[in-house]
Amino acid sequence: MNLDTSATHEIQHDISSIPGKTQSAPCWSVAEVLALLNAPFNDLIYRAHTVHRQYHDPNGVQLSTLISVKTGGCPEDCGYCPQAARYHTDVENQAMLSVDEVVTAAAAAKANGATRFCMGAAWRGPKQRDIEKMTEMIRAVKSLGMETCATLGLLKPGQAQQLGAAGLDYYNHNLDTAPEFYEEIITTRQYQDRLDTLQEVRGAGINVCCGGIVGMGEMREARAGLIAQLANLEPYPESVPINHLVQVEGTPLYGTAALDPLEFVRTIAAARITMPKAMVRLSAGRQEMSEAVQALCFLAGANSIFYGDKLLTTGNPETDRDQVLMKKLGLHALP
Ligand code: SAM
Ligand code: DTB
Ligand code: SF4
Repeated sequence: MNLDTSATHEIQHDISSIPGKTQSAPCWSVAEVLALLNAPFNDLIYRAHTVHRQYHDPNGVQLSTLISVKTGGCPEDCGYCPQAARYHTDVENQAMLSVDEVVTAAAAAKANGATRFCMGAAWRGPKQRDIEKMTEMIRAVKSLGMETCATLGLLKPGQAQQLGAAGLDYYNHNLDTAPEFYEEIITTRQYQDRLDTLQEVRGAGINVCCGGIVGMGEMREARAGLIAQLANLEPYPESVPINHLVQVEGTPLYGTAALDPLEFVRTIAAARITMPKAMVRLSAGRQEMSEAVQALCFLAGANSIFYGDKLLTTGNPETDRDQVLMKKLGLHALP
């Protein structure tokens, strides 16, 4: 297998001199995060797990179920994404789902044990009529007693307020990667556009869910750059999804050299150390990941997963399989 050689980077032997940070002094330099990623694996995981125990139930996992409310045909050029109209993938375009369809799916997710329902749409950003339909969906899902999350792309001023007024608990919008690597992956929207949307979300009092993707051919430095960007948001996100690239045939990133799984675990650990109170989500890519690697991710501080046999367009482990894994590891679902 062609593995990312950055796993063989020089090991830094003492990370104890790198201080933890508080919200009043939140700044993590890229060099400090890189030093975490370069540390001996045991030192890194021990530190991450120690932080994890200090702030979280060490055996609790939050379960979110995803649904794609509008699939495919997206005008953007994100190099990883099977839903971009310009790439030829097997994804079939689908018009927006009805409120009834979404509520039925949310009720099934709740019955299966999910506590949060996340609605995703393949848009650059929503139009006003889309916001109106989304607010109906959010109200309906909320009335089932579930937490709500949406990921709809860039938001214009005022749109976040409308979503928040309907009861939206979280908005997911990822930085995806480090600023230096970003243009290799996406050209149709800028890093600053993403930061502006996060500001809109914060301003509306909605919790921020923001993370990125690893395994896109980036160097370890870029993973450090992503984590530093996230950790330095003021305040850092409440929820941090760390996605492993799901390689989809037809997308430009299909065929990228596979990332060493331990690099993924290291990224989770760095997220946990730098954002101690956040929920760190072991997100896309679990279907291709061994149970042992997932267990290491939980040890390193991941405490949230996508639950349900589909992400947006690609597969995720079956719920029965996840229940078996959780039982094996003694993990319980968080309320
Ligand atoms: N269209 C909206 C946007 O891009 O903001 C919302 C949906 S988009 C699919 C949400 C996120 O899914 C992306 O920002 C990216 O981080 C993640 N994602 C998309 N395709 C992926 C893939 N093949 N592997 C891993 N993560 C992926
Ligand atoms: C996030 O960070 N990961 C999720 C969610 N937010 C919307 C999406 C993963 C998508 C994986 C590719 C797909 O299924 O289309
Ligand atoms: Fe469109 Fe979102 Fe996919 Fe980018 S990630 S192509 S914006 S659906």
